[in-house]
Amino acid sequence: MPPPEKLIGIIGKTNVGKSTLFAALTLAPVAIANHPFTTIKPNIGVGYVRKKCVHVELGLEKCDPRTGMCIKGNRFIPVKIMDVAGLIPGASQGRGLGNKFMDDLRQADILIHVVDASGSTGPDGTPAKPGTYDPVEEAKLIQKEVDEWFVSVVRRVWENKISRQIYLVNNPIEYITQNLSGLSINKNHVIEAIRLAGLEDKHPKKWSSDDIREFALMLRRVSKPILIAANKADLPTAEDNIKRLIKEFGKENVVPVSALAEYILRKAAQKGLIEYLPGDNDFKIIDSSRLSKEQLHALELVRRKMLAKYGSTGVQELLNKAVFNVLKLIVVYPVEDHNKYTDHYGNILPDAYLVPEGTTAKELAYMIHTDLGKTFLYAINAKTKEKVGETYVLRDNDVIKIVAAAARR
Ligand SMILES: Nc1nc2c(ncn2[C@@H]2O[C@H](COP(=O)(O)OP(=O)(O)O)[C@@H](O)[C@H]2O)c(=O)[nH]1
Ligand SMILES: [Mg+2]
Repeated sequence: MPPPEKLIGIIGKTNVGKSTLFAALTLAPVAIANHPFTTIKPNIGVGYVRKKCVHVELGLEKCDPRTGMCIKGNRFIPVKIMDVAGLIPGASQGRGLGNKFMDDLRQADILIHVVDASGSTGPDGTPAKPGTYDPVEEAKLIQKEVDEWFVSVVRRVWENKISRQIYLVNNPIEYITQNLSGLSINKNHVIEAIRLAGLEDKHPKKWSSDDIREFALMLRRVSKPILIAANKADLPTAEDNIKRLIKEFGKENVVPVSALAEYILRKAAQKGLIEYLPGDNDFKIIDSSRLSKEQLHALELVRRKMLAKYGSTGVQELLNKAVFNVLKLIVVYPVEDHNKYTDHYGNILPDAYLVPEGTTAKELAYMIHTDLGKTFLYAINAKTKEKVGETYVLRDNDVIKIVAAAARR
């Protein structure tokens, strides 16, 4: 069982730049071999979080990623991204909320809500004069939509199923989790939501209608957190709205981005026109004679309006924040040879796993291979060469060898 695949959903109304963001995020900076995901649907793509590769810390010349890539000491690790179709205000009341949309939303582990921070997209998605529409109101409205949708789903399950059986079951938390698993939630989400709703001391069979609502709202918050992408930050009217978004939702929940700027840079980099890595604070033109006047101008605008002003286009930061700060995943590198940091075939640090904070050595063993988990003996921290036991809690950037009775594969 490989590490749990997290799915990042992109939501927002029409014309705010969702497709541009999706295109930018899923455009690999260099041609790459393969990704680890088995099923990819048409609206699901592969993006990459960026992190300093552990091979640098270990003083190695290079590494050999099996998936993703490592460029100039930066490891790009794949994650799944979904372009969620068609969200419009009023959706939770049934207007325009298709089954497709709900299915998509259910599967997501985190939502990136794209707003047009320049305020140039009207409530129904039609273009408006920049500065005439309020993205703060829009962001509040969408959060409310998602909340109401989530509450209605939980309520339905509760009334039709949970309330009838909850008297009889031994483990209510387990039972609630099972019945709500269609919302991609796990036991920890349920426990945390109960705590946040202040319902720890009240048996679920006694929950009132209001209690169920409060629980559902907290469950939404922990199982489908929303990160706001304040898009079109390159436009002048965005600046004030970004400040207001940050004031309303907090700095940790808002990232100023220009999806278009990132798309332009990645395209140019892919064609070998510029030297640029997603997340960089600048780019270098490789050969200006290969660029038209218009292209040079567009690049100069990107530099002036985004890179010089915000330190990047924000797109890489957005994805990193979603994965490392909101989902709280860490990176661990399983190896077979803890002295050479290689796999069976001599590949250096071939795998970078994104795992939840708190994952233990034994849980990692199970992710690598069920047999390794079942016959786990101990693990070796390859950086210190220390032996660690099954309860060892992995740390970010750990390089780990699992020692088990059953040989791998
Ligand atoms: N200035 C600017 N325009 C953008 C940006 N991102 C998208 N756009 C433009 O906004 C329009 C709508 O973009 P699109 O990605 O199709 O929006 P969607 O309907 O949400 O998928 C297009 O004309 C894009 O070029 C951005 O960061 N800055
Ligand atoms: Mg679109």
